Amino acid sequence: MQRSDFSSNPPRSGLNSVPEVRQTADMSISLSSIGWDQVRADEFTSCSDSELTPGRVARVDGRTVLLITDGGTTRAESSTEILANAETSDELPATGDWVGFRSRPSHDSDVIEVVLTRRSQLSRTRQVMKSAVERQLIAANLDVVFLVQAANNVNLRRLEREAIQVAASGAEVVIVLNKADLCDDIDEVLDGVKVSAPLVSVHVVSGVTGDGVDALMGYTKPDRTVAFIGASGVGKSTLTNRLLGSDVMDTGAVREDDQRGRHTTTTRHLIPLPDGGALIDTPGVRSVGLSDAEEGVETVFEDIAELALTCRFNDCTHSEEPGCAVQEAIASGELPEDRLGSFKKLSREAEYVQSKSDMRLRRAKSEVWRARAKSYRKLTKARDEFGRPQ
Ligand SMILES: Nc1nc2c(ncn2[C@@H]2O[C@H](COP(=O)(O)OP(=O)(O)OP(=O)(O)O)[C@@H](O)[C@H]2O)c(=O)[nH]1
Ligand SMILES: [Mg+2]
Ligand SMILES: [Zn+2]
Repeated sequence: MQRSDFSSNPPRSGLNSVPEVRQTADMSISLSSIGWDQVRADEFTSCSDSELTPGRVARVDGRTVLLITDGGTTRAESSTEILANAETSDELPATGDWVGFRSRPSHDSDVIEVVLTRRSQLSRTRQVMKSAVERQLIAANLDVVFLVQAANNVNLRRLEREAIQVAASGAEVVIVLNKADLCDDIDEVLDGVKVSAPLVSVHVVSGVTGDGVDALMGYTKPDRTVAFIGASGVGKSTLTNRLLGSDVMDTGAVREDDQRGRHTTTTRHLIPLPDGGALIDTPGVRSVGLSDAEEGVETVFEDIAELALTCRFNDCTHSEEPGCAVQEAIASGELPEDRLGSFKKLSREAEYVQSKSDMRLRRAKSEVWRARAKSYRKLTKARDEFGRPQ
């Protein structure tokens, strides 16, 4: 593998992004060491012809993706059929996806013809206009997601929101409090985190000293994919490099005045781990909006969900109803009041986003049509009638 394939500097966009040597041979990469198994192999055999080769998306660079294959990497783009049939943009190949592609040695890139069933997918929503939200796929086929925050600058509201979104994705949530070396009272921070996400494992680490990183290592296995998510500057890439045992990702200092990061990582990267398994480093995002996350709300607020079972009314809103077990727990000091506030706010948001999903579908459909038209224009411009590049 050439370092440049997985390093944090993505190639320039468009056709320029195709490296000079498209197929990089490296016999040390095997798909079975990053999660390829019998179930995936069976699905692959059943939905593809003998000319397709399996691969995994390591990175999306605009129109093309970098694929890891048995023994090397290659560039590929989605077939026009995949572009046309995708109901929403999050059905297009994303980082972490398993795909079947057809080799086209005479073209600039190979072509992805099938995307295998995802076992989990992590999305977020972004408010794009006052009344519209846009769903964005962060990555597919994740087993464990490390939610990273800086221990000296914890934001519990954000943590709840992110934990909900990951719980809804189908992956296991693990909270990582990084920069322990900069935190004076870690016990106080931990108490707050444990109230906000009572069922989630929490690890205190330092990417700089290496303390606690072994515990994160314990989550990696040849059949697993782990990912780091969290705000810019919390140390996702620093921890990535620790787990990889080498400086593959660039890291960048935070701003002195407000501790914010400078968005050093700009693309999601899937990188094979030295002892098997894969790791995905992601760019820090300003906020994580909920998307299809009603189930996640129940997981993260299981303490409230459990209390609610004993409220007198089934549809109790835990406001002023008589016999409300949640209000009783607040009165007795068992449940912090602001936890109920967060629960209500985030449940409303999850429902609101669900109700917007029709609009989302319609919009995403038009996105696909735009992409289709664009790729058609490209095809007709760049190739002769036999599909050969000119
Ligand atoms: N003191 C201390 N600094 C850390 C630790 N982990 C990371 N840093 C520093 O925090 C800064 C940001 O780290 P990055 O790893 O680039 O953060 P990131 O989360 O990848 O940020 P984006 O790529 O912008 O999303 C760098 O200067 C790191 O050296 C830590 O445990 N302790
Ligand atoms: Mg980074
Ligand atoms: Zn109630």
